[in-house]
Amino acid sequence: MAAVTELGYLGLTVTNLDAWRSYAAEVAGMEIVDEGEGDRLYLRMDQWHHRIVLHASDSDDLAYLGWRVADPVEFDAMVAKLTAAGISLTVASEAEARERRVLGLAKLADPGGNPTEIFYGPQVDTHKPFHPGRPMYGKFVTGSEGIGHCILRQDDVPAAAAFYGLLGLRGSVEYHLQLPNGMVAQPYFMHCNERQHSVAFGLGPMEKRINHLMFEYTDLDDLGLAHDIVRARKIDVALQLGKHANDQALTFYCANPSGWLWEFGWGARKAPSQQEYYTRDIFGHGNEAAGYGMDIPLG
Ligand code: MBD
Ligand code: FE
Repeated sequence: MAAVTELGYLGLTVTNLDAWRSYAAEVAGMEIVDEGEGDRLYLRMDQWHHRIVLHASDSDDLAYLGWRVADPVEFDAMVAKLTAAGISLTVASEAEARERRVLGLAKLADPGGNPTEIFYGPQVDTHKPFHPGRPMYGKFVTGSEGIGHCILRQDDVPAAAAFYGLLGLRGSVEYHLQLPNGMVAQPYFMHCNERQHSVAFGLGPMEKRINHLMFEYTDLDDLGLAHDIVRARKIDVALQLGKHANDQALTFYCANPSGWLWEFGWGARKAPSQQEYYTRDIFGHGNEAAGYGMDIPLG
C-alpha cells in the first residue's frame, strides 16, 4: 500500500516578509534563500532547495503542506488509492511541480480544508552546504524524519484520522488532558517515519489552519541559544521549556511574525510501535503568553 514517507515541505502566507527574514535566520537559524522573485523567500534547513516557502500575502496562515512519497510508482499508487476512496485531487502540471522544486505533485485538501500536496523527487542541492542564518553548534533534524510536525485545524477529528490513515500515517489519541471547564481534550498524534509525530490535531477550535510547526535541533546548545535569543527579543512564549510525554522532546513554543507558534525542540525519541497515552507532560511546559491556542494544561 502506498504511504507517505515524510512531511517534506510547508508553504506559508505571511504579511511581513522582512520580520520573517529576521526571525527565521536570527532566531531559528534557518538559511534564507532569496532568488529575487520579490513575492517569496525560501527557508533552508538542510541540503534541500528549501523546506519552507514564505509567500508575501495579506494573510498569515498555512498555505500548503507537502507530503513526500518515494518515487513515481508510489505516487501513481497513492493517486489511485485516494481517487478510489472518493477523494478529489488534481495532478499538477509540470510548471506547478517546477515551482515547488519537485518532479511530480498532486494537490488536494484534508478534511479540515488544509491545502495538501503529495509529491516525489524534491530538488536537493548537495553542491550547496547548509549555511545557517546565525551561528549554530549543530544542524536541524530532518533526513528521513522530514521537516518536523504541525498541529492542524480539524473540525471532524475522526474524518481527519481516516484521511491521514489513508495517506499512510499511523497513530491516534496520545493524551487525556483534564480541562478547567470539565472537558477532557484528547489530541491525536500520527507518524509516518521515525519522527514520533508528523501531524497532530484535536485540541479544539482554531483561528488559523495551523497552531504550530515543531522543528528539532541536533544539539541541545542550539535550543538553549534560540531560547536566549527569544527571551532577549521579548518574543511571546506561549509554553515554557518542558518535556513532552509522547515524543519526550525538550521544547518551548514562541510566537512567529505571523502570530502563530513555532515549537523549538531537541532530543525527541523515535516513534514507538505500540500505542500509549498520557495525562500530562514530564516537566515544564507552563502556560505563559495566552491567546495562541496553547492555553492547555500540559504541565
Ligand atoms: C507535542 O508536540 C505537542 O505540540 C503537544 C501539544 C503535546 C505533545 C507533543
Ligand atoms: Fe508539537
